[in-house]
Amino acid sequence: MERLLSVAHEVIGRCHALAEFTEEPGHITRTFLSPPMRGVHAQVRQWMEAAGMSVRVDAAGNIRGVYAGQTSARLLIGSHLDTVPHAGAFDGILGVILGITLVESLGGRRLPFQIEVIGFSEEEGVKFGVPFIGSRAVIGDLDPALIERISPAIADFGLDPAQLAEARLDSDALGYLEFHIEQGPVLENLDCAVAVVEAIAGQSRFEIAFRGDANHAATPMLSRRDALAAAAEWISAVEREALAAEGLLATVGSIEVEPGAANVIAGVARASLDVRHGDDAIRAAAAGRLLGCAQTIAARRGVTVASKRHLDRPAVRMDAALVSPLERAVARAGHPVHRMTSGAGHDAMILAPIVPAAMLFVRSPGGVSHHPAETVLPEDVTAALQAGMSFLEELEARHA
Ligand code: HGY
Ligand code: MN
Ligand code: MN
Repeated sequence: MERLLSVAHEVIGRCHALAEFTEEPGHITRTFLSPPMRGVHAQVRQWMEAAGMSVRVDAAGNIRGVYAGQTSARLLIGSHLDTVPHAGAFDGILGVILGITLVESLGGRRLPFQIEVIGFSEEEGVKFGVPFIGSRAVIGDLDPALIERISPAIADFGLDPAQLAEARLDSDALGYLEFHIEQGPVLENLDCAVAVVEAIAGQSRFEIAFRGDANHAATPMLSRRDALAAAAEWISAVEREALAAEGLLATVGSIEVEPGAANVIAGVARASLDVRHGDDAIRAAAAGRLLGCAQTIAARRGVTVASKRHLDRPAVRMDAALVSPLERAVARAGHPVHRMTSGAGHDAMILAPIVPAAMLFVRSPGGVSHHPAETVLPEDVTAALQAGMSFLEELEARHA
């Protein structure tokens, strides 16, 4: 236990070490294949190779370490290495480091299956408004229009977009396991270290562009077609709608204004919209209402509005054949077994239709995430490590 706690401290130290690779000094910001991802790859590669893995970076920028096993069957363990702007050090990163640490814990012992640890290049959707680019490449789900948009970033990083097809899984995957911080207060309120995820809520994301007329700030109020004022009215309506519907989460987290000056009426206001609900039909209906509401407000104000959908992912269930052993592993590690639904999206929701998937959440102190104050407790990381090792042992016995 003492030894595992010191390993947990090392895991946390590694997450902090990767946080040093950032686009903005003083903050943790690392978007899809931006220059600091090179430093992350160099460091992760070193840890993976030291643990006995063969490492490659695929054309989507995912770093992948394979630990050989006695057969070609393969267990995938992964999460993402990109971040939101001004992030914490653990969202995504913790899952990659825990995967490497579990392989290290084998001390060279071979299992009846291989383990591939994947650090996905893009999950947050910051750079292109489209999330899950890394995991979508791994399941071969990138459409031609998206490939065209992301290709320059791939080439700038020194990778070859023409090789994207080689990012696809090339082996029988027996499962995908993702460790992730909870990003909410549930485990803290229950005083639980970890939870087994049973489902991940669906998400829709849109870009909404209001277009009016840019003009001088001296223009009389009634002669204006102000794109930003229209967007502001709509944002308030989005919040009202979400407050009125049980379980609905709607977020306008970003807005860009053109031309963007104090003495110029905004000609364009481009906003993001993220809609989530555990029930796909309710999410779809809510998204429709919110887009309709933008049309109504725009028409009344004499501006136009256009929307582009960047994401529409249904809720997914984790695979019972992996959830049950994960629950048993948590119990054997001496922790209460709690099941929960994830409101946040994860690479596991992309892998799940192709590969049996399971997730283990680690308590987020204060429920804080997507924020520099995001953290984890060493005792909780120890619990995740114990459960992970026990999970591997059960899979080893099953596949022996
Ligand atoms: O936005 C999400 O749900 C995740 O944090 N990427
Ligand atoms: Mn995130
Ligand atoms: Mn994440």
